Amino acid sequence: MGDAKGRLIAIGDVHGCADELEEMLGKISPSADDTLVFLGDLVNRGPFTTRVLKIVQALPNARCLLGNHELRLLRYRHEGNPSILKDYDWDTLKQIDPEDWSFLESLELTISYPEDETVFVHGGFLPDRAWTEQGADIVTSIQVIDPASPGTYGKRGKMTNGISWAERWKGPPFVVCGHTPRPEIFRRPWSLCIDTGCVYGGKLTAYDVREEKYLQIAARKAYI
Ligand SMILES: [Mn+2]
Repeated sequence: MGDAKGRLIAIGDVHGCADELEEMLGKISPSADDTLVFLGDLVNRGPFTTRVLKIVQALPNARCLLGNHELRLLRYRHEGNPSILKDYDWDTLKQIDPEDWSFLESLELTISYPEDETVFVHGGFLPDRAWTEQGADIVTSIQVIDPASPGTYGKRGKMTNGISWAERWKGPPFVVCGHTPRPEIFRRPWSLCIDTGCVYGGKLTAYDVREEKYLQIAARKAYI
């Protein structure tokens, strides 16, 4: 794929699992030519949200996507409506400092590498329209679509007739995402989901886009 310099490595949903992230980064040992793309949801659920935020901010060549958890924190910050928050958001809000807020404000909705024909996004895309035309609510939260009405999307647990958006996604581009935890990597012809549920006691997964290789770190334990 392409002749770009260095590795291009995606890392799935960390959700405060700082020990596993440190182990992963030790194994990857990124050089100055490598780029790390975090797929969003660095925060919440797990034990060490602020440690994770500091680790990622200290990496010289990291880019990070906006997850639905970060989007909710930012919405609350901008709009001040506490009814959108989950209980555990309050713990996170108490811990994050001004530097962390600046970092959260810098998160990207999508990250595209045309030379690799690859787009990174937290949740996914509606398969019936161009990825460039889809907003934050869709791309950070989509898990399933209604097969009879592909513009209708929702959460896996709430749409019992839903199928993964990825089942209908036809690239290019190839899409790499997180957000929908599964016991194993979920690969389709034009997409890859690497949320393997570390915070639930699964694994933290990284994917090297140019070498097409995976790296996984087992969770120390189930945190929730
Ligand atoms: Mn998510």
